[in-house]
Amino acid sequence: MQNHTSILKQDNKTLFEFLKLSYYPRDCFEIFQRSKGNCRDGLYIIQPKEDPIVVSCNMQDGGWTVIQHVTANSTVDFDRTWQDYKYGFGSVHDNHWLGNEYMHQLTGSTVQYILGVKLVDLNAEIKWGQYEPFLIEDEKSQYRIRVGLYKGNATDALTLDTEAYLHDNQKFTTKDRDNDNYFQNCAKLEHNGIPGGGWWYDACAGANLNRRNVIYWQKDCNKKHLCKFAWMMVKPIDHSLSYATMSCPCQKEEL
Ligand SMILES: [Ca+2]
Repeated sequence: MQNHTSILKQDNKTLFEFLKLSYYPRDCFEIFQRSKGNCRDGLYIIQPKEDPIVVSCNMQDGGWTVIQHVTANSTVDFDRTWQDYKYGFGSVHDNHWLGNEYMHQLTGSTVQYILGVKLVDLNAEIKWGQYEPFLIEDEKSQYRIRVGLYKGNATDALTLDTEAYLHDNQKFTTKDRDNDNYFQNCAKLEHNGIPGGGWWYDACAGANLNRRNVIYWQKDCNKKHLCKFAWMMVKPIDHSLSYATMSCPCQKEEL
């Protein structure tokens, strides 16, 4: 029979394990860092604020949390309501929108974030762009987008636009909530029979990754230069953020 001291030690260890596992990492970058880069791409549970959510993590590019993914001519419909865009839709392991509320929870804290945009054309050529910092404001501010300095080999389609459509600082617009600067609702305008979908429209777009039949990113992706895939993803700016090393207990293989 065990004495009291060893039982207490065991209980403390159990309590310690419980406390350690009773919260989830705040994003994919935390998982990436804790595993010292050994976690694989896949689905993980994170907890940016109160709600734990399942997200797709791009680990091979360094611990990015995917907030949007589209394949050209996706069967996932991006012509959705404000409420759908708020909490997300689609399959998180495939074409999806993570949700404006979760994007806000991820990027609206004291930790500053980078937005990464990855575009793949029909010849499998990859273009990359990133904005630092990147912030989605809260619902009261209509999930307004804020992007900072740009770098990458893709066009800076959110802040520099030859057609004078500026996406930076725009509120989000959906088919049932018109916050754009056009006399009609940009989300309802059709392109080859498919509405534009929710986006941070100006009047209207120099880029729109939710136009699912023709992924649009100025000269990099359009109806003359078709793209096959696009991703939007985020990770914190401070790469010196350090987390204790641990394994990846939170991966959801079967989701
Ligand atoms: Ca309008």
